[in-house]
Amino acid sequence: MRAFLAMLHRPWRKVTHLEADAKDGAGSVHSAASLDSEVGCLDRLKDLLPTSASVEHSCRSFLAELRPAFRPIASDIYCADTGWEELAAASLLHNGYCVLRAVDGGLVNPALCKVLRGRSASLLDEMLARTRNCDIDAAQDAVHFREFWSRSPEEQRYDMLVIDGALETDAEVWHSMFGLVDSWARPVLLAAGLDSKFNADKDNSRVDGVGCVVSLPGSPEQPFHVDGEEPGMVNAFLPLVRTTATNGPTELQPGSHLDRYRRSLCVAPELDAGNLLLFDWRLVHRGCANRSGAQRPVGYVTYVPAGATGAGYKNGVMSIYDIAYKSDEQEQQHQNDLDCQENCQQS
Ligand SMILES: O=C(O)CCC(=O)C(=O)O
Repeated sequence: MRAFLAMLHRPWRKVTHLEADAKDGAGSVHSAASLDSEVGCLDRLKDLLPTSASVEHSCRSFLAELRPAFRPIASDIYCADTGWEELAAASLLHNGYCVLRAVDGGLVNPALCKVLRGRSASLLDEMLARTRNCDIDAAQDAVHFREFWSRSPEEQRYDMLVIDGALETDAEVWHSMFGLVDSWARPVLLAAGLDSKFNADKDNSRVDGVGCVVSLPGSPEQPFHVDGEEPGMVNAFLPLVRTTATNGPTELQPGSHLDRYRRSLCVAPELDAGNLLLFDWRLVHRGCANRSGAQRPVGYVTYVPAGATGAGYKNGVMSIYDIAYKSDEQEQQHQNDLDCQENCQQS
């Protein structure tokens, strides 16, 4: 393995020390610059060996072994404690995430969480009906609309925009969610020094999106991923039901926002409805499988510095509201026509 790594490193002279360090047992005392070079080197590995994912994986594990393990600091913050904003900010900056809890229950009250649960379920019904309308099977295919999104086919985990996307009648309740999440998240962003690009005239200039991710019963775990590469972008997740190992919490790799290849134990905090999970977009994370019999809805607010791309992958994507919507009766008629065509072809 070492000889192989040395061969890969040869074109990039700065990292040829790797083999020597490993041989003399000083493998874990790498400078930040040399670690960066090694990571850069590995990032080019895919181009060199496009079919060799397992070799790449072995190399990454090998390099991870050379790094000191990540040491997390306290991440569970009780918002009644003095200085909770600073404690939360310290965890967000160091661990890449923090959990905000109330002493009893959630920060967002259970009654509102219950209303939001109902609204997220009806919005999902509406979105699924609309996708069926344009002959997309959202259970099988990835759906890519500005307001309704799934990352991959058969994911059964749907990301819905709720401001600029929700049913008109529900706008007020989603605005309430935004207001409450923002009232807890923003002091943490301020304490973390992530407010420098706040625009005084336009208070919400940092807010990129307000939405809800619903994983359906049976939805599988996601692959580990990051949401973006730029620093300063933060997700605030508000579970609308209690999230446990059964219905699929969000799993995070602490410290990976600063060094993706550093060893650290993944965590999947269990949250009460109304608690908040704040995490850096660069943090490696995934939604876990929903093995329960009920939907797992999580409201969210995403914060990005003014001028940052944000969820740029959604730019220019078609709006689901631009697609003509047929009523149930029209849909039934359309289905009858299709069945009729099929029968005619068979006979
Ligand atoms: O569902 C979750 O807990 C996380 C979802 C997520 O990370 C995503 O869809 O990007």
